[in-house]
Amino acid sequence: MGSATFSDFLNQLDRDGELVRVKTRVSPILEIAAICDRVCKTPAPHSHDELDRTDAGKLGGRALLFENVEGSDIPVAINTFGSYHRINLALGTPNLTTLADRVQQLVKPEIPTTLMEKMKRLPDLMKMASYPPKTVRTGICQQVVLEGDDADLTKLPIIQCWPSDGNLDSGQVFDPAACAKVTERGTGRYITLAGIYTRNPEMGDRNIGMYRVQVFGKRKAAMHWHMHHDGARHFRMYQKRGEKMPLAIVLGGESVLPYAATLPPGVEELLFAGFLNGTGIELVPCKTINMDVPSNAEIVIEGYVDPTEKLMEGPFGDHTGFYSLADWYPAFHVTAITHRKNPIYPTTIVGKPPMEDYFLGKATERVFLPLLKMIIPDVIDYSLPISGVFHNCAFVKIRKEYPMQARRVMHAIWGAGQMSFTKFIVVVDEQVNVHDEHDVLFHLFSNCDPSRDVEITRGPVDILDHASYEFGVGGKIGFDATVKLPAEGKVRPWPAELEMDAATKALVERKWKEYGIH
Ligand SMILES: Cc1cc2nc3c(=O)[nH]c(=O)nc-3n(C[C@H](O)[C@H](O)[C@H](O)COP(=O)(O)O)c2cc1C
Ligand SMILES: [Mn+2]
Repeated sequence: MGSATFSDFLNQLDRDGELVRVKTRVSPILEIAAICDRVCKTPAPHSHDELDRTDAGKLGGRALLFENVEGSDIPVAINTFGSYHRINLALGTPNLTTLADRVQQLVKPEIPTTLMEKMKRLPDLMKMASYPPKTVRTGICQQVVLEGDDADLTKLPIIQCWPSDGNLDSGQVFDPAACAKVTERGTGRYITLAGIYTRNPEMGDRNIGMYRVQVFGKRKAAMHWHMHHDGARHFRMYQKRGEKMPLAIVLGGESVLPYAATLPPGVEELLFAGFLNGTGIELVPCKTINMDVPSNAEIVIEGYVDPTEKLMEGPFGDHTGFYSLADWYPAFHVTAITHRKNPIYPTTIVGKPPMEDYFLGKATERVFLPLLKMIIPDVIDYSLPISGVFHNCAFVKIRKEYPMQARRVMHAIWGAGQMSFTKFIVVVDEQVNVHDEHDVLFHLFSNCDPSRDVEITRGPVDILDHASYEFGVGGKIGFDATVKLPAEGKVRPWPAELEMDAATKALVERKWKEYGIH
């Protein structure tokens, strides 16, 4: 199990030697981000994931707690999920493969054949029934309630991540003419590690999404949800109805919650968080809006989005390693800020990988393997390599049985939920390790004839893709790096890949010490 509160989680990190308490006074403007960026690129104290053969998998440094931040009494925690050990602790699992196995059991329960087997499954089903959130009357997140003028975003230690963040004069804008006319400018400060809680106005179902929030003033902010995400879908519904949209920004809570907020569109985040947490998440009603939020949160910002008001949001140094350009996004108005006594403010920075979000993404990669296999049974395993910042590239391993199978898999991926945004796909055979970039690239470069083994198509792409010819619309490429079959075009006799025979390997292993080579 993970931790019940974010503060408990930090204590757990501290006990494991995974936390540094920084007592030196630091600025929330760029300084914290620059420190964090440097730490993310250093080795992590504990072991990396067995699967991950990349250098990045061993990095992440330690989590940081800045106890003395200029302009606020609230300490800032950053890089708290930024290594395999820390994400495993947060999700209460020894490793991500074990977690994926738990998900596998959920999505594909073996069909019970005998009464005995049915009986054995009963405890599992009972456990599943205990995942839904529970509403309670009070929670630590409302130990302090600030309404009216007392609710003030600028009292929180909200950080600026990159030099041009929020600067419309930096050239990082979609439409300079529109920007020149903007009267209300945002600051460079962004809330980056919050769960944004919204509800579908028709069906009532809840969503949690991790979207950045740009501070515009004491009680005003811009909400940056991508059009493909559930929060944006909810917003369009309120817009159509001409109604204000209640929205809560939640910081902290159960250690599984920040991760749950990053789950792909269509997943019931609170149910999944309950599953990860081992028990349903406790929720309390907000003070000023019709919304329930985790009772164990550190800080909750309540308010509403006005569907008639737009703000020029951005630019923002994004997880692609580039600025996302300033554009119009909805305005959020704060109605209250509630928090526990002595809260901690959690945040993160994104940027050129490896960063903290690499590990959040890897958790999703593993958790969704069983689901991907269910949709595309040809897939044995896959990896989203760090240089592809998730949507740019996927390495996919299949058990090849017939001609053109790799292409079928590519097109299936281009039609599969959030994976459909993938720009580059490399399909490899069973014996290739998709978690070892060298192994994949070796087979890509050697097994591909670019005039025969490449599939190019078009479709929706991630809105952060700056290279695509249209916003959210662009090209995709698939490389078939599998061994070719005769029906796949002109294929000459295919050579075997080199490998030493088992007997010689055993002989050398046995005599290794004798050779005197160390
Ligand atoms: C650190 C971090 C920051 C993110 N920032 C944004 C953002 O500003 N806007 C956005 O739409 N998605 C952002 N995402 C991605 C979404 O959280 C993610 O795609 C999620 O699946 C959306 O789920 P939803 O459709 O349920 O909202 C971010 C993810 C992480 C890990
Ligand atoms: Mn969702």
